Amino acid sequence: MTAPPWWASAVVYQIYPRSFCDGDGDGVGDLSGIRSRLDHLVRLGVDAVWLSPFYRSPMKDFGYDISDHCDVDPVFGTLADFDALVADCHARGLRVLVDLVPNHTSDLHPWFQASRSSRYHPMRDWYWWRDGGPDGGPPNNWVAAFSPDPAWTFDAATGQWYLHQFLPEQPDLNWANPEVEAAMHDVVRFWLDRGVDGFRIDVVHGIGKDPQLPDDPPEVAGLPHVPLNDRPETHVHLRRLRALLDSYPGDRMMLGEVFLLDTAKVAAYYGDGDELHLSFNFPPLFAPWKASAWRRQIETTAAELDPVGAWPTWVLSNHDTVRHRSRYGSEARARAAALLLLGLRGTPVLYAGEELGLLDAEVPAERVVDPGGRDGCRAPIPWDPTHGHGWPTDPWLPFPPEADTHNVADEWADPRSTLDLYRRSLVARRASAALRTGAQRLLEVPAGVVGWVRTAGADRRVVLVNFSDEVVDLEGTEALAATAGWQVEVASDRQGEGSRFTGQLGPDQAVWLRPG
Ligand code: ISL
Repeated sequence: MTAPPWWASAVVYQIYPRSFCDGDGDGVGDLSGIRSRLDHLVRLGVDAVWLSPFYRSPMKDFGYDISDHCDVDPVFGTLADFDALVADCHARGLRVLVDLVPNHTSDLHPWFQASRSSRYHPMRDWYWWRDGGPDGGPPNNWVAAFSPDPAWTFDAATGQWYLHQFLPEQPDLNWANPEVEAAMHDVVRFWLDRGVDGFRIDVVHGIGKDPQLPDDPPEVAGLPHVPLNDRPETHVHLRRLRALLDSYPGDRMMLGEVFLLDTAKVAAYYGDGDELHLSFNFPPLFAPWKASAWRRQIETTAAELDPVGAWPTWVLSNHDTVRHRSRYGSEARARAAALLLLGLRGTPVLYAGEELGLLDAEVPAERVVDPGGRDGCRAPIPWDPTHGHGWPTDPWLPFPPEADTHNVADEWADPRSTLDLYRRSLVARRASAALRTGAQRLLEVPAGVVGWVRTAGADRRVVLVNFSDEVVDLEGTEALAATAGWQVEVASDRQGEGSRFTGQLGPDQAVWLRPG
């Protein structure tokens, strides 16, 4: 048997560079700040970092609007800082994934500037330009993300409309034009040559479009087009991108953001092992803290991905979504969710700050800066309990609540902290092939609980998560029969950790059990 690839057993840690650590004192995090905090990641025990965009950008979408894919925005540092960061990560055994944004550029990117300059410019066709509809309105009924507005903007200078699935300042690239694909391949080579281990690929399902640009059906009219765009053209582009990555040594990989809210559709983006290595699967991200909902997500994920050999991913928080502690309603639940996330079969992706049990910041209306209103989950990471929490000047967004206790320094000093729970879990995960890459089977458990067994050869672990706010007794269940005499290896509330499992789960408690 060949060993699983590194990305199957890895724990990925997402860094939103603006909010991680400020090395130069301008109130915005940067690459030198990240470099100075790598020991936190090593001590935590993650395997790879994914850096959200740090490229040159007018920051209308905080870096997801790129004006130069092959340079670092001055607010984040320089290419030399990037190279030093990659070297430091690799020296510590951390892999580096960078964000690739292929669907659109900034409207200030030289490509779009050229494209919009004239109907006859050779780069006109690098973007989607169309005449208006018969009524003089947009060419079709597609709606942009973050707004109820059309995904088209009229450009008076040349009398045509251009397509943007996101902001008007984020025109969609036309991947049907081979020059666009070649240019994006050059971008990919640029970063691979600098030593990155792979890419998280932004809205990758958006790049292929129906060349007829037909209206979205009436039953979904008014919803953003992005989660509806699911096209065969994209798979052709992904296979060529995969071939490019495969031409490099060292297991370079791509983790795609396929924002289709249907796991069966997501599965197709792994291709026949010749497209994405990994894809996000967002339905679980939006599932409530409820046993029946999570059981369904776990079953659906296995049913759709396992038969086609697609390795799952799991994520509870990111820079676009309210943090899971805020969504689930308590730190006890967020801690149980950590054992859920890290105990499931697949590659978990952590979002910086979740290891501290952070809540979303409450951002007053006058400080909201994101067009999608996602500021709360992008609050700066508190590094210590002091007034500035390790930030040399006031950061660009307010700190999350409870930063006087929920900060890196205090949580490292406290064995009861959420941070220490993540550390202990990652130690246990690293030591167990069953937890990292083992098979998974759901167990019969009482209502309110989800439980499963992970198996790799002789190595076995059982994960039990009590989603209810009551004590649950497992007496008489398959789960208890399967774990007679087993030990509690990790408990989300530390209750019983290191002792023989009693057969009872506390309210919102999760445990990892190992043979005694
Ligand atoms: O943010 C969302 C819901 O609040 C999603 O619909 C989001 O638009 C989708 O996940 C795509 O997100 C990615 O591309 C966007 C960028 O704004 C997001 O930050 C990024 O994660 C456009 O580049």
